[in-house]
Order: sequence, then structure tokens, then C-alpha cells
Amino acid sequence: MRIMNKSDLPSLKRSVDQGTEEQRKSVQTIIARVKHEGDEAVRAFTEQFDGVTLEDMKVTKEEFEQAYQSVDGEFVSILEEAAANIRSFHEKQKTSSWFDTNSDGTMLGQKITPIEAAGVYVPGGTAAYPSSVFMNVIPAQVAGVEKIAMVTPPGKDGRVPDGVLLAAHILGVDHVYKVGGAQAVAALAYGTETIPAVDKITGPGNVFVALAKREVFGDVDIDMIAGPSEIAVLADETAKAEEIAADLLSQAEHDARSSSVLVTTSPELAEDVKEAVLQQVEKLPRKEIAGKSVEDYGMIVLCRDHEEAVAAVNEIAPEHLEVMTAAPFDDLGKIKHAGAIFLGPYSSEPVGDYFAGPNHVLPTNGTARFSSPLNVDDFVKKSSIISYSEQALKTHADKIARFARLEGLEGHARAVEIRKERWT
Ligand code: HSO
Ligand code: ZN
Repeated sequence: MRIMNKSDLPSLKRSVDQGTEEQRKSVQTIIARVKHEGDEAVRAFTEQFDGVTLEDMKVTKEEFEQAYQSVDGEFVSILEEAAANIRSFHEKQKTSSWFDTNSDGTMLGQKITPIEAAGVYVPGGTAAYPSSVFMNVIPAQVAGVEKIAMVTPPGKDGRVPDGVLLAAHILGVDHVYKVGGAQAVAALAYGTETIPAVDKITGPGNVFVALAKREVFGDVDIDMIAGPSEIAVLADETAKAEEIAADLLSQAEHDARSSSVLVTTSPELAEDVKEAVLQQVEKLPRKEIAGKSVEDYGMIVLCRDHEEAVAAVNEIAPEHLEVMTAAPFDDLGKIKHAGAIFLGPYSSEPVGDYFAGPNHVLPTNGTARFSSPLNVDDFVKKSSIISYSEQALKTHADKIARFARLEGLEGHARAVEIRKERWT
């Protein structure tokens, strides 16, 4: 881990992998073929990229049952408790439709309607996280989305990891398809004989999935293009170096391109954390990934004073921020940009990844400056309601017509004025 000053921060700036020209072309071809050939193209690409011949794309009742049997009851109840926490947090995010009636009888309002169908992409391999199934599906369910479909690439054995099926089963999601990559995104966007078309696609994936999501955006909605996980820890000398190191490594182990940053005013803490990271990383099963991540993207930003440290955090706008200072709540008001803020020594980042309740799908690459964690609002849309009364139109028709003529839109003016015949 490099120790640096706040003025070196711009060198940390990263952006989303845009893919190569060749990758973009290949994604466009895949999408076009799935759009026109449906299941046949999906099967062909699954054979080509996953090396699997799909007999049944859809996960069967027996497969769900088998996944359920494969784990012990205690693990099921841990997952259920986590799901309940996540659900109750997201329930609080719900907003209501509202209507205002004015004294002239006009009624204005905003009606909230869930989107009808959502599709969740779950990556394959070691990134097939049951927790991410919860984090994508639960806000959609809380929003009232009726149809939820899940896609995930099959392993070489043609199966989907038990944990992913179990998580889907616990939430009552039974439309799970063993399809991944750009072909899965295309199938969700345009529908095939087997896979239903949805209105919004969420969930992380590799560069092909990200490019495909960008490509279909507009025909359907998408959540965000997430980059590798990030963590920043704002700490003073009251924090324990070993705990900080462990938390930094918890995100470093996600991806060799994950970033982990300590921001502090204490040179002793900086040295101790650096040391602890080097020691702990050696003992991690994913030490290759975590080690590369801390080597390439691990930083310690040593600041002059606390104010500069807070400014550094805001400049980074991290996905996850842990505040381990003497009075973490005092800093909360000053923190402007962070996807999720963990306060105090007991709020280790994985508490939020799995269990506390807030969503772990968060803005990365500094996008916390302008975007939010995945939430219930992502699965609803708003319709404006306008019901003018006769009295209101009598009062305002001439003003509206004048405004229309100012824009040179005579048809607009006449549409309003024709109603004046009702009272003359
Ligand atoms: N920290 C990751 C999410 C995750 N962690 C899933 C464990 N499983 C991105 O926020
Ligand atoms: Zn994580």
C-alpha cells in the first residue's frame, strides 16, 4: 500500500471499463441475433461461450428442491433473517402517491406505479452471490413488481450454484434461467420463446454484460454499470489497525481491481495498517486477488488535519466509507459523497454486504457524487395527475393560450380556447 498526500488523489481516478471496439461489435451481434432468432440464438451462444448444451433453460422445481436440500437448516435460517432485515429496511423507502385539491376544485397529484417486470442478472463463477440475489430482488418485490426473472450463466456442468437457487427460492422467485453474458441481457430486453421480456435489468456482470446493458438501455431501463468494489476508511488514532486492515481486505478480495483506501491524520496508524494488511493478506484464501488489489489500488492518504481528511473522502466519493474516529456521528454531516457510510468500530463493511438491511448495490468509480444505492424507487415510476376544474380553466385559459402563442403553437392555444364555448 502506497502512502501518499491528498494532492496525489487525482491519480486514483478510475472509470468504468468501456470494453474494446471488438467487444462492443461482438455484443451488438449477439444482441441482434437474440432479438431476431430468440431461443435458438440463446442456445447457440450458450454452447459457444459456456460450453453447455441447454436442454431446459429454465430451472426446474426439482433443481430448486435439490438446492434447498443441499444446505443445512441453520444456514437457511441465517439467509431468511438477512432477507427479513433487507426487506424491512427497503419497506421504509416506499413512497406514496399523493393528490392535492385546490380551492378552485383543481386536483393535482403524483401516482406511483411499480414497473411490471424486472430482470436480475447474477454473475457466474465465484461472483455468484446469494446476497446479491437478495439485494436486487427484494427492492423490486417491495416496490410491487409482479414479474421477476433471473438469469445466470450455467457452470461447465450445466448447473447453477446451489446458494443462488436457494436465495431465489427463499424469495419465491421461480423464473430462473441458466443463461448468462450478453445473450442473457438481450433475452431479457427483447424476450424469447422461453425468457420473458422485462422493463428493467439490474445486477452486475463482466464487461460483456455491462456493454450489453448499455446497448439495450433505452429499450429497457438498467440500474447502473458497476465497477469493482471499493472501500475507504476514515480513521484516527482511536481505531485499531488490525480491524481497519481486515476491512480493507474484505473488499480487496472481491477483485484484483478493487480499491481500498485509508484516510488518516495519524502517521503511526498509517504504518500500522500498512503492516497489518501485508500480514493478513498472506493468510487469506483469495490472497492472489486481494494481494494484487492492495498492491495496485491500495492507498493510504495521510492528511494534515481532520478537515483535509474529510475533504479527501469527499473527493474519493467511495462506494463504501467506514468512519472509525472518536466521534463518527460528528463527521456524518460533513460527508457529502459516499454510497454507504458505516459508523463506528462495530460497523464492519461485510455487516452491510450481508445482513444489516441497506442495499449493497452501490455507486462506484466516484459516481456516488450523483447516484444512490439500488433502492425501491428504482422499481417504480411516477405519473403526474392533472384534473382541472371548470372554474380553474375559466380563470387561466387566456394565460395558457397566450403562453402557447408566444411559442408559436396556435393549435395548443385553440385546444384550450375551444372550451370557452362551454360558458359563452
Ligand atoms: N461488497 C460487494 C457486495 C458483496 N460482498 C456481495 C459480498 N457479497 C459490493 O458492494
Ligand atoms: Zn463485499
